[in-house]
Amino acid sequence: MAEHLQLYLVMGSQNCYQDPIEVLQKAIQGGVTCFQYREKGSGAKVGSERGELGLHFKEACHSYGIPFIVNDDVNLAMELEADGVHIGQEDGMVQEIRSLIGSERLLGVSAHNVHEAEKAIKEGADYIGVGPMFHTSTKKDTEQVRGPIVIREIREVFPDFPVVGIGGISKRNAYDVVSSGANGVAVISAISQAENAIIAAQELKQEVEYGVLTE
Ligand code: TZP
Ligand code: MG
Repeated sequence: MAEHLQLYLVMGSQNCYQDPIEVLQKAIQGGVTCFQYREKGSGAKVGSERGELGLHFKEACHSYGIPFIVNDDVNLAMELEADGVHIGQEDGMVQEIRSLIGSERLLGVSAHNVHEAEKAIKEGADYIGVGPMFHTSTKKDTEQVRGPIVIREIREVFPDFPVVGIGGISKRNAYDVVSSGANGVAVISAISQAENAIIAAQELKQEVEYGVLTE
């Protein structure tokens, strides 16, 4: 799992200025290692359109051999035969979601501190997403920013558990997140709103690789 977390793109059509499928394809060509379908917020697709876009995203992921994860919605994940689900603290009990998706699918859980991380790990998460690392305008209801220090705190307790940082991450600060102990970075706007998603992904990937070396 940890290798998949190196450069994790989270995205829905509402995040994109260009064709979402093309953005994803370019992002993967540039080095994205995991994708989360997060069709959420104003402008997001609903109903059958939401499912159809998800299928196209899944096909793109699988044609390049990267995992396709669905945000929040277990039913959608099962319908699309996704590789996993990602849930927040408010999206239900980890054990319950695990029993719905089975042991083969990946389960990611958002955590904001050591306590939430510990709980998610004990309850059976495959990885945790920790944030917001920095200020973000993409998600409105985030907890307070505490920065990469939270990754360090979690690493002290769980030296080997797969952890990805999220929130306000760009090529200018990705290094700080990874050198603090994260296996990688998760981004929305840094790739989905870049003029060139290939270059954006390549530049982020470089910072992640540099951060891993100096951790
Ligand atoms: N969870 C915590 S911050 C965030 C999510 C989904 C938004 C990340 O978006 P960006 O554009 O990478 O700051
Ligand atoms: Mg959620």
